[in-house]
Amino acid sequence: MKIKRLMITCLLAVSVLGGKSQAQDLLSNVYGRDYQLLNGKWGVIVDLYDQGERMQVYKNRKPQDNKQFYEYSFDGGLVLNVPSDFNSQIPELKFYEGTVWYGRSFDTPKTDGKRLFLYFGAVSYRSKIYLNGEKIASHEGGFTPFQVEITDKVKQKDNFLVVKVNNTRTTDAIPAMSFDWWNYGGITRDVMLVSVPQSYIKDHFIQLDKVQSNLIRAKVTLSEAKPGINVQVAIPELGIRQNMTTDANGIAQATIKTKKLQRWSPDAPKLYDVTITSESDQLNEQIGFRNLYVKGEDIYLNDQPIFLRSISFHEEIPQRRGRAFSEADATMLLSEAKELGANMIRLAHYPQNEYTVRLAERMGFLLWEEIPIWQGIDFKNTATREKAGRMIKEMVMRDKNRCSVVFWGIANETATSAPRNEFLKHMKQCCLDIDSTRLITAAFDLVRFNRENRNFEMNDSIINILDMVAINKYMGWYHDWPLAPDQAVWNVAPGKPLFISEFGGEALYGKHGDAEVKSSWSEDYQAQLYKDNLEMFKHIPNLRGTSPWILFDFRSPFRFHPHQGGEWNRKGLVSDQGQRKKAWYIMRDYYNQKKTEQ
Ligand code: GCB
Repeated sequence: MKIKRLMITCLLAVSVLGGKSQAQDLLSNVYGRDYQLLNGKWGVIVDLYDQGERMQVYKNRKPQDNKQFYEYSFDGGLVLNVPSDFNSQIPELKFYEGTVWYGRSFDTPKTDGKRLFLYFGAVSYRSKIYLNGEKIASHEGGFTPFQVEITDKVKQKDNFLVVKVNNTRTTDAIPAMSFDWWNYGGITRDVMLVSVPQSYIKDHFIQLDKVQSNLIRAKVTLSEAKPGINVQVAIPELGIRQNMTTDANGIAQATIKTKKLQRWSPDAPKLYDVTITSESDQLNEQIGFRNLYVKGEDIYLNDQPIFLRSISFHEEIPQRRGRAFSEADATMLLSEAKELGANMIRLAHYPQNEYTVRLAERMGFLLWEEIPIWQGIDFKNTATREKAGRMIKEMVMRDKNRCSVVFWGIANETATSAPRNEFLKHMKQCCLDIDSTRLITAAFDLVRFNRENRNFEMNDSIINILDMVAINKYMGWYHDWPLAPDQAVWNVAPGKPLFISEFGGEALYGKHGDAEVKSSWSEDYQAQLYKDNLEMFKHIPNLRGTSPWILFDFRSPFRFHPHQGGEWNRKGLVSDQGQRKKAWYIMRDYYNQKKTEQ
């Protein structure tokens, strides 16, 4: 009995540790490496009844004699594009939630003794990876990258790669059973075959000190945990050539003094070419440098208090009714945000693809990134907590060198409870384990109007662990006004910066009607709601930014109104066809005014 228990304990430990190392072993700046894309057409099998494992679909067997047969084949069947979600590619898959098997063959280039990794930008939601019939990895989480080394498993010709993808919602998942966006499944981001030298630069973290404008902090981790290896960080434009040597863990660190640095900002998003060289590897990056800290109720960017003119969008191209995944998609989404006068994007509600993050940085957007800890998470479940920890680490690992990222968001709309508090503390710690410099925030929806003292208030002690408190508040939509907007005074999180992370209401583009009647679903009602909310914002003393919900109408099975076109959330300032609603102009004017006030 004891032995059995011991064996179970060991097995659990292995799977948890395996999961942990998965979150930590990510090549930094994968797009700066030598890689071959495995994008394109993949054969697929839609496995509604989940029979593929039993039938060993991953072996891709073909009859060898006239007595054999297999009841599956990747050849001659459905073909889907990678990257892209499966729901938007074939009408029959619109609402599909379940298993889809993807398969394709590939050859490897001559690798000259290099190591090879398969890198997945994202697979939604669960995946198992099989190479040449053997299972080599699994991953859970639809919005963060993962990788697996295949150096010893790959052949030069005719490899067959199979990915089992499953997007079934479950109570222990993140997000869980229901959420207000489309549950797109599939291989939704780039698949890459990355080659690196035997001993390679595994990770780097290079950025300006939080406060001091003449100190760059650099940390480089090599794949080999060996002391005394020479590493150099060079920033030619600044005349920097910093030599370092690794410690016993293969880590080299330095604090580099610089004088003539031009700091990155939304108005001047300057990036520098940075080259990291070890004895056997070299990696090029573009990095921006800026200072970021909170003092009292203010957020300081480069020593100036800043007002965050933010906007959110889902990782979706509404016209295509599918996931966004390319540089062109990122350009479309971000250009509209630029036109609005935004200087920040709250990337809702999950880490979006690297094209978006990198382009946003080049265009001068600050970023808030979060994982989908959305309503309904099972905070009591320790497995869910571990999972969320891995997810948030994968996000931080990927984007910690982006100076544009100013907030790690650790939750959206959670109610206070002891397990929730422990969960969120763990989330914060997971961020700090990798990056202790970013501001930590979370969005709450439990601000209430106190009829006695006629203030808006909130009571949730978890805000003490946050650098900025964010509030989703739908005045005029989910909540009726208890008093006139110009009387609506807030007393929420005094002493800390406060950010309105969501507000808004629904309107169908082109629909005009009574500005007083909610159910008119009219642009006029939405416009009036915006005016009222902007009036209320004048009475939030610690308000340091706003983020309307949302830039574009988005698809969501949460909504059922046929007159709105079916499953759509119509809170967009811009319609699914790209037309700007009245409220867009109100928000644009507000942001222009805020910009001139700064
Ligand atoms: C919220 C959620 C967001 C929803 C939005 C809505 O509070 O954070 O994901 O889409 O409300 O439209 O109801």
